Amino acid sequence: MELAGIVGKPNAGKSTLFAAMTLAPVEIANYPFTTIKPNRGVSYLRINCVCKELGVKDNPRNSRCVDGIRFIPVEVIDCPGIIRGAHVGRGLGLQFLDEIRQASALIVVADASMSTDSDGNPVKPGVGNPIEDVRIVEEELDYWIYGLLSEDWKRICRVVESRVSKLVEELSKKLSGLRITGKILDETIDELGLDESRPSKWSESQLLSFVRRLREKSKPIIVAANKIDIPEAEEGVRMLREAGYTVVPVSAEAERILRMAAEKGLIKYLPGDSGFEMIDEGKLTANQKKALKLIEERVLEKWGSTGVQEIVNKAYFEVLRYIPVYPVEDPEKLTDKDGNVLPDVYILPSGSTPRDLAYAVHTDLGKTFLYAIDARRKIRIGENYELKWGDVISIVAAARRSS
Ligand SMILES: Nc1nc2c(ncn2[C@@H]2O[C@H](COP(=O)(O)OP(=O)(O)O)[C@@H](O)[C@H]2O)c(=O)[nH]1
Ligand SMILES: [Mg+2]
Repeated sequence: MELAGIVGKPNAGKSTLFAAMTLAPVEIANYPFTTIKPNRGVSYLRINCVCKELGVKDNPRNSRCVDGIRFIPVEVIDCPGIIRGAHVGRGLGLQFLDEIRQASALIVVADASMSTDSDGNPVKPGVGNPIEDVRIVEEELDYWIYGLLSEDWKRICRVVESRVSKLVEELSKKLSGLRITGKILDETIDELGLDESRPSKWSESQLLSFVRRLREKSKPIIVAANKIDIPEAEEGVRMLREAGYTVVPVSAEAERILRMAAEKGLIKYLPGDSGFEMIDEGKLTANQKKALKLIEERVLEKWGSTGVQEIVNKAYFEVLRYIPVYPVEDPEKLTDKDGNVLPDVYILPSGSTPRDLAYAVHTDLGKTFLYAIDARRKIRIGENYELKWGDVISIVAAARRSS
């Protein structure tokens, strides 16, 4: 499973975003991942469940369904803050870079309100530079990868040019921990028209472009333009968009408050909603009412939502290009072997086939896969079928080991 990592300079709002993202949405008990690490948390993707369209009442097992909205758990990584010079150990430096290795996509938190400088110190709103917030992350990563390569470049050139080894092989060894695969390396060499048999002839600027492109491909970025509850953020969001980034305007703090209020039963709110309902105004203190009113005016009415759900969804569905698929055992009743209707949703990389789904469910099922049935159309599909968003699929396998 590929993961999104939350990164950015200090005080951009990473911890607040992480807290908001990983607070279980109301009515959903915390989902326990068995091997969860301390800096990882569970967030939820929000999709319209197929239960409505198919006119069934579902019994979700690996996810939750609230009023036809499915919440699917995914893990996210909280990375330590990064400042300029991290690649030479400034700030938490290398610790940041070690954490980021595991991420396949980055949610870069920028302070769109511009109320912090590039090291994260507070300044007057409007003074900071949100583009710089993103560049810090990009450039520190680039320098770091560049450093990894250049410390070994002479040796690599020697073994490649004496035909003892292949360039992509050497680079893979060096960079696979960063999730830079042989495929990414091949593509990048091609794209930039580099000569892989003569790396010693690459210019400094070619090597730098190579590194930048590897980083872009292996750690695609989506920007959380945070603190949109502050008026100056409007300008910050505009600047980030103009710079060409994929931007989601976010108020991490507003989302955190809404989820907590929902958890306490004070309001009715699901992550991603464009508004909330007070459940019992009498139970709210004057301060709580005021805070909620401000969130309504400055965030929900102005921006449409807090953006937190949107950024989680975008990270997994657009940047990592996953799609949700429902495996069922019985293609007529849409149930598992215990009679649960639409019990599970799996998220798979786009382009996945029924056999990939079978493997995701269970290795045995993958190994003994014969064919699949598209439960919606009631037709048999082969192993080359490309799964589509929201497919309901029954896998037919050779005699499965009974448990
Ligand atoms: N106004 C506003 N402040 C926020 C928001 N998110 C975080 N903050 C504040 O920004 C400061 C830094 O937040 P924190 O999450 O600790 O940042 P980190 O250092 O990046 O983890 C704290 O005072 C937060 O309350 C937001 O959406 N709006
Ligand atoms: Mg923090």
